[in-house]
Amino acid sequence: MKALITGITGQDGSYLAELLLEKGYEVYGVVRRSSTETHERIEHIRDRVNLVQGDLLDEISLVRMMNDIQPDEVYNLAAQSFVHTSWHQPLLTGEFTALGVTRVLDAMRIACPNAKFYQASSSEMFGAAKPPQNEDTVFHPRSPYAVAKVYGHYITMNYRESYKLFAVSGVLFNHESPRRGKEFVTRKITDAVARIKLGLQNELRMGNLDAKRDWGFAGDYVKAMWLMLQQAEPDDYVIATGESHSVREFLEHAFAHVGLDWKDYVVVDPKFLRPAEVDFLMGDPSKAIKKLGWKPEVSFEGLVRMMVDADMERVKRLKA
Ligand code: NDP
Ligand code: GDR
Repeated sequence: MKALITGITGQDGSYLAELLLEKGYEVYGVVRRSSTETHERIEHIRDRVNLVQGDLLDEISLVRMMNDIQPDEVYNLAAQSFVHTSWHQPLLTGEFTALGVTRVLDAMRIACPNAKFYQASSSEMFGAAKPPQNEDTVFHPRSPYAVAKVYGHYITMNYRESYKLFAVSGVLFNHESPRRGKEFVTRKITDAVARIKLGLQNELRMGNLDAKRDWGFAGDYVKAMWLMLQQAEPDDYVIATGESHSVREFLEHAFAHVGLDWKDYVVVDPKFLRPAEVDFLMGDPSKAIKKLGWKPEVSFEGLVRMMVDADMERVKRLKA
């Protein structure tokens, strides 16, 4: 089996590539041309994956690679994925995160219409909708990113209905790991906890501490992506833990894990507030549990510990 992953250099791409390699897939990953050749998250599997140059802005590059590779499965994980940036770069976010999906789908339609397609949809599409959110909840996106993801979601459904492509969307709630980008709130906290504990930083500036998220472990969530493509019929699924915690709770647990009190270090800075906030996300993964036989393995507390421990180790190495 051959799989093509857009966004292989990102958090999810790296875990998915590992999973597919374990399953015996030939793995191809799309990378953007850059002046630096480092792909930190996939360095450890670099000699086992095939990297191909392409960009979600350039449909010709996508058609060419799909023609050459003839993948059995295509996972579209590439996106401008940071919500805060989407207010500063709304057009670019739309190009990558919305129209980019059409470019990948259309390249598939032209070059390998029998391949199966996975689209990385997001709980951000629910935005202001009341929790718990499931597959029937009406979207109310609250950022240019979320609006772009709604487009990606519906164009995936439209290609499924128009061209009979096996195209599915996974509506994934927040998932984190030691490989999470440092601009996202969980990793920003665990990196700061390690730096504060080891004497390299003395405060942490944060935005809205009341926001609540349903946080799971990325390693668990990529298994759900794969499972969706192994079903007899294409369908969309919500993937979540069913539990929600505030940013404040994440802070409490993360600082307490190294014996510190978060209140001694955290400063609220309006710079990190968003023009429109998503207050409360909590997913209902019943359909995925029942139909895919999927369930999350790592708890909220386990996730916080895993991320703090990994950052402690990394910062210690940096200091040595
Ligand atoms: P990351 O931000 O870690 O990774 C994004 C990836 O997209 C990177 O590999 C990046 O490449 C690539 N990329 C960005 N723009 C382009 C482009 N124009 N052409 C080709 N590649 C591009 O995201 P995650 O791994 O966390 O998320 C994966 C997907 O899942 C994203 O679509 C995200 O929006 C979605 N999602 C994520 C959730 C989460 O909690 N993590 C939850 C729900 C949905 P480069 O390394 O060159 O920047
Ligand atoms: P989110 O993730 O916007 O949910 O999108 P992020 O970790 O950026 O924010 C979560 C919540 O924390 C609040 N917050 C802060 N956020 C950041 N980044 N920095 C801060 O200092 C801070 N202080 C408080 C935010 O306001 C927000 O409420 C992530 C991304 O991975 C998307 O790509 C994905 O689709 C969704 O999760 C599901």
